[in-house]
Amino acid sequence: MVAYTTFAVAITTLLGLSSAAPGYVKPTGVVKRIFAGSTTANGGLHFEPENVVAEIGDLVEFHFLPKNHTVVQSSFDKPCEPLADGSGIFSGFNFATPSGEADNVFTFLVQNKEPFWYYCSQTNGNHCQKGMNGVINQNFDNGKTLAVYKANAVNTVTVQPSADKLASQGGNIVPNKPL
Ligand SMILES: [Cu+2]
Repeated sequence: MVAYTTFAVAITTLLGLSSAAPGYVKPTGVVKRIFAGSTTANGGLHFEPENVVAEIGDLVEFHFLPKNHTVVQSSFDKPCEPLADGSGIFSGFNFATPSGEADNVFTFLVQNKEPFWYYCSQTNGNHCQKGMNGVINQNFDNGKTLAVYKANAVNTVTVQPSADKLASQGGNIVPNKPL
């Protein structure tokens, strides 16, 4: 019994140290692919699927279809604006493609189970206002739904996360490997 208790404490300490390391989550090996753009839905101004459930450590992989889309993290309360504290994820305008999928994808590991709201910051055609936005791990109990986000987005003005249109943050730009 004494030995077991000591072992349990040691394990707890180890877990505590691991979770304290900033930005570290253990990859699950699961990949959640989301397409920025669509060949069918909403005139192409669409993330597909736009409402995703993911576990901590899942890899989110954005594939970009025509024409020139981005992914920018926002809050629920301020659609089409980056997180006010500057900590949000964004892809930059690095994935323009005239047809098919862009050569690169944008990836990041899911860090927690909090809702992750995001939008496309392309202002040529007002993508966010027209419904090009989405959520990972929506909380289905609190009324903060993607439908409400979309309704609130209609009358906003899109804000870019950086003056540098190519700047990205919080993820990786890697080659788009065929399945
Ligand atoms: Cu877009």
